[in-house]
Amino acid sequence: MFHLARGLYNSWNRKEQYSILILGLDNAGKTTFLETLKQQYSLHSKDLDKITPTVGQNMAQINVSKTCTLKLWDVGGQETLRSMWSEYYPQCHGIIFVVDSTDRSRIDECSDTLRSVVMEEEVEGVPVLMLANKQDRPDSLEVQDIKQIFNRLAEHLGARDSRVLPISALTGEGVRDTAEWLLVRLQRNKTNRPPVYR
Ligand code: G3D
Repeated sequence: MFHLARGLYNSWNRKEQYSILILGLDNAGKTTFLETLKQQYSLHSKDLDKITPTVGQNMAQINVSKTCTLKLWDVGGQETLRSMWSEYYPQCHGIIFVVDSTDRSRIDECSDTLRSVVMEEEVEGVPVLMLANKQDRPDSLEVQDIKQIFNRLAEHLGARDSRVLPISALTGEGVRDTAEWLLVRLQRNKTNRPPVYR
């Protein structure tokens, strides 16, 4: 009887855990985004002034609801680190691709990089959220302009859920919406990519 009660208790208390990869070119704002998201979910806050370029990986775990946890991996965007991204594909449930909206000279490189990611078989069907970051800067591209650039990838995105959201990782504007958008899509894609139960 005790075992039955404990089993029921454990299954009620088990949380769904989803792994999210945060990708994008170097300097896009990935680390800042992760730190701001952590602060907004009030876990392990860290002083944003002390952020240094990602050389390995940053990981954060946030509780987005009573039953669901997101484990987010910022694996670095320098060209030398991009070859490591594919090692994370088999376990990832969702991808966040951060774009520096002020870096006009590298927008095509961004689009090509994202194309090569979404064409990988190992992430087929995985929801992709593109973040048009640094919207607080007066010189940033409008979200509509970024959408047009990424519309070119539509054929490779296929039937998966995808979206472009404007944010400022620095001010926090729009950051919480990203976790909320993802949560719905991850749960919708559960049969394709089941979560880990903890
Ligand atoms: P990365 O992890 O993708 O390489 P970082 O990028 O998070 O290290 O950010 C790179 C630089 O962009 C940092 O500036 C950071 O403060 C800035 N940044 C990130 N997000 C935003 C944003 O939303 N708005 C503005 N204005 N700046 C942002 P420094 O000067 O430290 O290099």
